[in-house]
Amino acid sequence: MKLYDAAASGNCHKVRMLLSMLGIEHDVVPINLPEMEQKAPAHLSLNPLGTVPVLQDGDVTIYDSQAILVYLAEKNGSDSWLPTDPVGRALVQQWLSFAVNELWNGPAIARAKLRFNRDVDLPRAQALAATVLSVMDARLADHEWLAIDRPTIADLACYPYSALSEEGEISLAPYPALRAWFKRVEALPGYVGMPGLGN
Ligand SMILES: N[C@@H](CCC(=O)N[C@@H](CS)C(=O)NCC(=O)O)C(=O)O
Repeated sequence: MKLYDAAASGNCHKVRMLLSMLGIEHDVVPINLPEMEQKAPAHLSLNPLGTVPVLQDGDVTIYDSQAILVYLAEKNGSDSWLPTDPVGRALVQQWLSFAVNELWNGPAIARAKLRFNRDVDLPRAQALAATVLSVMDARLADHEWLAIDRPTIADLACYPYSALSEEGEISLAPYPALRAWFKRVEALPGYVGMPGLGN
């Protein structure tokens, strides 16, 4: 298996965490985003959107971090990371969608401006982030994990960009339940950190 990866990418980090937690051997192919390697023909032939992460498993190629998490969880052969019952499956999907839309457009976009100078509307992203983090904090005030009563790929999908919020100058001080959940994610067996996150 090969992961096309960028070290500073929270989307790639979701996949790095699950590969490690599942103990799946793989090669990492670094893609240099500042050098625009993701838009070179070789990478576009894997992912026409020109983004990372991309996972290659034999003749299977998958892009989008959420899709990769689903693939790895299913391939692992048990429902430990992705429940099979209708309610559990739908609740996981709800948070996967939240990761792509709300978390991306809020804290991730604010970070992209302040860390990578992306041309985005910072005040709008920071305002959205406050709403998004409040929603997570309220959910986690009386639930240990986001989707169901055990960790799933929903937690891995939502962790990086919420935990990296301060790189987008969004304070995490008002969200104690969220901060307690970061610690629970970071204590999962096989957890790996990245600059700005965990250990
Ligand atoms: N929805 C996609 C988003 C992928 C994405 O935008 N990745 C960023 C890195 S976090 C990227 O490759 N940016 C480079 C670019 O857009 O040129 C996912 O979850 O994988």
